This record gives sequence, C-alpha cells and structure tokens, in this order.
Amino acid sequence: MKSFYLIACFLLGEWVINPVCAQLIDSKATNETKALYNHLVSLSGKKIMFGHQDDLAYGVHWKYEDGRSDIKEVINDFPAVFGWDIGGIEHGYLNNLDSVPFDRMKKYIIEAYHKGAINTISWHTDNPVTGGNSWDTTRAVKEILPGGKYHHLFVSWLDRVATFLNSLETMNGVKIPILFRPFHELNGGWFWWGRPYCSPEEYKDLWKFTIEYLRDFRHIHQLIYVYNTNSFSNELEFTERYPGKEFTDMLSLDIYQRAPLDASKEQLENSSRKFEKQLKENLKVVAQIAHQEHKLSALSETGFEAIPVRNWWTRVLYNTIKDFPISYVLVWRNHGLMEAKNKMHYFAPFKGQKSEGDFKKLYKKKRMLFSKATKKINLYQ
Ligand code: BMA
Repeated sequence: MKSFYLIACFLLGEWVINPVCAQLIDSKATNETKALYNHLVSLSGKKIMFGHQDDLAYGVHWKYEDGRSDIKEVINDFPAVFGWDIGGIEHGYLNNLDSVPFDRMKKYIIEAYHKGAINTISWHTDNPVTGGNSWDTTRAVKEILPGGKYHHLFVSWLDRVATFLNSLETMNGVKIPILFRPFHELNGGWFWWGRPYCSPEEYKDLWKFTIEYLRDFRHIHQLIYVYNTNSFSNELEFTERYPGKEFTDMLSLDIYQRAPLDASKEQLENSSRKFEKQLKENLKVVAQIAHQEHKLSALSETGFEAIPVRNWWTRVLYNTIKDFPISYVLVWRNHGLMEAKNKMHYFAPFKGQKSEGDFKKLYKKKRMLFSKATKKINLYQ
C-alpha cells in the first residue's frame, strides 16, 4: 500500500503530501478536525481555497452588517477560508486590536463553519514584559518561558486564549476546528517574538510550550497548528526556528507585493515581476520542506494593498501559485481608509474596485475553491 502511494505521489507531482505519512500532531483530535485535515490532505495539489481576513465583519465601505462580505458582493459566493485575529483576548478585552468585538467574531466563526468553510486564527498578542503591543520588540520570549519572570502572566494569557478557542462551538456542542497560527512571521524583525529578539531554541520552546499547554493541559483538540514565516532569502531562514514534525501540521508563508502609492505603470510592472519571483522561490522551499516533513502548506497572508493592478488576481497571483500544493491563499483585511496614514488599506476587491472583473475570472478557475464548493465537499465529515 505504502509503495503504491509513494509511486502515486511521484506521478502526481514531486511535492504532493503523501497521505500515508500525513498525520495530525494531536492524536486526540476531534472527528471534525480529523475530517477537515484528511480533506485538506486529499485536496492538496488539486485545489487551492481562497481566504480573506475579517471578511464577515467589515468591508471598505461598511461595518458589522449581517450577511455582507466584500467578496460576496463581487462573485456572489463567500471565501472558503475566513481569517481572524485574537490580539487583545489575552487581557480579556471585549474587542480585538482592530476593534472587532470578540462576541461578534465568535458569531462569524460559527457562521463560517456552517457555511462549510474553514476558520484560521492568528494572535497579535501584546508584549507580556512591557504591556506594549506586538510591535513592541522589547525582549520577552525568554522571560515568558518556564522559569522566566513573566511565565505565570503568559500562562494566564494562554488560559484566556484556550477559553476563547473552546467557546467556539455549534449549538450542538461541536467544537469548531481552527487552523491556529500563533507567533507568526517569526523570521521578521517587527514582532517581539521575531528573529532578532530570541534564539532559535527560545522560539521553539515557546512554540512547544504553547502547543503542549493548549493540547495536553487544556485538552483542546480542535486545532491544526500552522507554522509561519514571512518571505525569506534562503532555506535556512525558513527552517531555523522550525519546531519539528511533532509540533506542526502545516507550513506557511506570508508575503505581500508593495509599490509606492504613486507608482507609474512601469514601476507596477517591475514590482509585479519582483513579487512573482520571490513568491515562487519561497513557495518552492515551503513545498519541498512540507513534502519532506509530510505537512500541509499554505500562503497564509498575501495581497497588494489597494490592488492597483487590474489583472493582479489571475496574471500575478494565480499564475504564480497554481502549480504549488498549497491548501489555501488568504488576503488580508479590507479596513478601508486609514486616516492616520491617509491611505486606503484593503487587499480584497469590492464592488466597483478596479480588479473586480479579474477577480471574477479567478473565481472561475477550476483549481480555486470558494465556500459554495467547500460546502459540497463537506469538510467536517
Ligand atoms: C496589519 C494591519 C494593521 C492590523 C494588523 C492586525 O497588517 O492590517 O492595521 O492591526 O495587521 O490585524
């Protein structure tokens, strides 16, 4: 049987996950979590789900209106993956760092589950040592590990995370599976858990402690753990802080296209070529390591702020990702006008946005999945 799969994997493409070796790191995972994982394994290399951060909560011109979604207003379908961030939950705040009320977030997560879609959660947690935000890069990792001065405080924060995750359940008491992506963009220098502010061992210890606390101590069995780096310049940068096979289910990458606000056509072209090259090179590494480790993979955050390129979805994004066995691609939030910076901050199209037509083309690609399609697959059974 095993050799059959090995040959099949080789024929299908060298990076497709081997279903015989793929296994959740939580042996007590709930049935729905196992079902979701198995679906992700069998869809790998065949389909890529589309995701959007905070999709149901607000869009470029609206906030908290039931049933709305910028994506839906373009394609008459919802994303297949819904991203949320629980930064602020550690203090027991009512709203997250982007002022989304947690009680609404909970409602949206349940709604997304019933739509047959997937929820993923990141955690822009404050700095436990200073009380500053995630971007306060005062060293903290060592201090929150067992034996550290702030360990107990950190554990109390994890408790609030655990309580929130466990509160995400249906009316029938089914715990909602979550792709959990803590301490993300670990190789960057902007968060306190970033590469310059802790050693690889400290990062791995933080990761392992978090997983063991949630899974083995708080008995949370509906999480799929997502390891995440920002774009990187070599393989070592991607693997240096990898906590190992036993502690991750999915390997993922965050990478954004950037250009000056007043970029000329030519500058936009150059920025697209540069982005495609970097994305391709990075995804190759992610796919190879994921394949070696028998892990799923994803493009967990991407986008081009305010989407200034009309055909960005098919020409730049889809063309570059289509041959990689990633489970999903998620674009960041549609905040709208950022007053402090006097610029628009959004990554998904909305009705009337210049890339709307091209996004409809992306929607028609056979390889792409949105929520009507995932509903039919029945990811949780
Ligand atoms: C960033 C921006 C910020 C936001 C943060 C967490 O990329 O969107 O405005 O606070 O993500 O969602």
